[in-house]
Amino acid sequence: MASEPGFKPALLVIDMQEDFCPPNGSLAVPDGRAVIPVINALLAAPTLAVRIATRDWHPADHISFASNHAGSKQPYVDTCTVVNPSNATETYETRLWPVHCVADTPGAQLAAGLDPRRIDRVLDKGTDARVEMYSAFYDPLRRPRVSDSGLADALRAADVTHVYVVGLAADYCVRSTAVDARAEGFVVYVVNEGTRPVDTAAWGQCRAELEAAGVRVVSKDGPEVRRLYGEAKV
Ligand code: VGL
Ligand code: ZN
Repeated sequence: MASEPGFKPALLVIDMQEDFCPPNGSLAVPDGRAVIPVINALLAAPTLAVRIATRDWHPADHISFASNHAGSKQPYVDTCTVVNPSNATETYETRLWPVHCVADTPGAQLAAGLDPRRIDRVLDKGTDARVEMYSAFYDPLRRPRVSDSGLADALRAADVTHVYVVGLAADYCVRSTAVDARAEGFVVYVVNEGTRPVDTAAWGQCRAELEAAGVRVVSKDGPEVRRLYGEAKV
């Protein structure tokens, strides 16, 4: 297919893993499994230059697991403070979760039914026990940065211009990845039908915050996605 000048799209499939999918995932996102056919259709889009899947890939002692904290911390309810291991003055509060996506366990595998044939690369994140890392690019610490996946450099090396983000969960890893992709200078779309939030009631607010950060939340049937199939230009 003739490529359209100025349009080199990448698809980021975020954390489409068994632990995030009902009915058995330990951190099941409501209706999370429903996005798999939508993502498979996107993976087949002929103009995509890059198709990357990420996995949340935690050690058993990861800081985000409520059970790793003293004082009977409650998953979904309590938070903990993450401290930059190289700089005790830089901290952030993060939500605690049930044990999920422990490296090499069945729950950490890519979700059954996700089409692996067209995935160019699988990128693991959240591998450092000391920090929470929602974004596929880096953790939120900056002085200095603790983990950088190299994704921004990889996308730039491939001359990517537009980044389409799907997967789970919309209000955590999809959101952080999309915001960081925008800050890295890409045109960024979250495909609404290709993602689901943990907090369904707060998705409207989260969506507004994404738009305020310069990320567009678009429909799978809209012109931005049709463009991936070489159809409508926008
Ligand atoms: C995620 C909570 C904890 C996500 C990862 O992939 O959105 N959410 N770890
Ligand atoms: Zn996680």
